[in-house]
Amino acid sequence: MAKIDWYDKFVDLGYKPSKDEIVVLFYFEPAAGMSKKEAIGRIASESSTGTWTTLTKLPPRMKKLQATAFKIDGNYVKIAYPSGLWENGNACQLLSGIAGNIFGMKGVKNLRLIDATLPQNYIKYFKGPQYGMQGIRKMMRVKSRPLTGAVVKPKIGFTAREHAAIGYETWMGGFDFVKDDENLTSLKFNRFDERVKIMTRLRDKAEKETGEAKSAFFNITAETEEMKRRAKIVADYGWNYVMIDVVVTGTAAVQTLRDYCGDLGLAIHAHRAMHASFTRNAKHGISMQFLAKMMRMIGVNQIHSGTGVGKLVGSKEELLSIADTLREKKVKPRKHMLLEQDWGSIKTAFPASSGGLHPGLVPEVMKIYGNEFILLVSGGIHGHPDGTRAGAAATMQAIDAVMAGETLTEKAKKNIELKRALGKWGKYKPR
Ligand code: CAP
Ligand code: MG
Repeated sequence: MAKIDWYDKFVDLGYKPSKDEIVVLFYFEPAAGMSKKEAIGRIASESSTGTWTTLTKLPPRMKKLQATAFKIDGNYVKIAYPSGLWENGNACQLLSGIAGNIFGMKGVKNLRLIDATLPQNYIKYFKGPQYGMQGIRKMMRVKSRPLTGAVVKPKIGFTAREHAAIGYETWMGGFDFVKDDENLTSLKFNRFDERVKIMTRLRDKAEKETGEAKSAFFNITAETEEMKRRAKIVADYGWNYVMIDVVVTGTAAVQTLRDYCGDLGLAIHAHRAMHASFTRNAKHGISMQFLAKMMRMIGVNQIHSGTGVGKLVGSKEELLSIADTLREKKVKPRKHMLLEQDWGSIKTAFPASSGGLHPGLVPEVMKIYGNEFILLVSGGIHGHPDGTRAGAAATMQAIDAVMAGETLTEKAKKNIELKRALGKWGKYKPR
């Protein structure tokens, strides 16, 4: 009988990839009755040039474009993809290949894209972040402490005026940024344009009163042309940041906006709402560190990365992998978590730690991230017994304490805001 499939042609355990190839690390579980070799052949085939059956006629070029599964380690496999498979500067196309049909194949019970080494000749066609961590620090005139921000809470429901008033209190408590929430865009009770306008007046006031630089992450998430329109409004009012929900808008939109915002001098805060639909299952989907990698490559300046201790899932190991992906120039591999990555001239991006934080948890979060991150404390300032301003002040006091090597209890003796925050929350971990 004629051979039906040719998946075995995509496996070569003696193969050594060249430095121009994209190497991807997957976790995989073969379907019942399928060998590991049969399963990885299917993954390499479907993500590159193959199909389910042998074909009668193939030009010789095809051989050069095939992906090769070349290393198995338990349930982990590395697959090499020749550079000719990939279009320059097209992030969507990369995902259609290495993160496309393969997740639905009957040949695998589970499949997870953990990381990919993207060679210089691939990433050089992307812009990367416009400023880098140092550029953002310069912009905000903050030397060494973590940058701080708060989402106005509740997420949605305030008028533009009420929203801005809370923003003002946040800045006056010492925070750098006021952030829109992921589902706050332009609502009938809080129009985008009006929010930006009123916030501008209060930002100027807060800057004058504190002598500090203040900014905001305005959520421009919408249809792409509308996002551009909103980004332009933000720039016209003299701001330096926008926020995009990067998963729901997608890589194409983020690339377009990276270009557009670059011209306007706007940094991009990336919210990752919906990521957990594909990052949460440890055996299937796409890792958060790989999403972070795509976003740094395209060029956001920061992306949500988790807290380890707050209300949302995310292990410490995962956080460190995301942080390394975003902050390092040369990322060192971590077994079954990260592959090496040389970022070349692509600038760095900040991890943003958010979700269920309050002053009492600041030492634990800083223990994980150090000082190079954006700390977002929202419910944990607005819920302070004495209000938003006191909550922000308490958080800044907690940061000061950690940086000075003091305990929070020590610091709270001289700082009433921190004392009151610890009185309410202590070291409570929400869930
Ligand atoms: C945080 C937050 C963020 C989450 C997103 C929220 O508010 O605004 O959207 O942090 O998760 O709505 O939960 P709180 P992640 O500080 O009041 O919890 O950062 O993990 O992507
Ligand atoms: Mg939110």
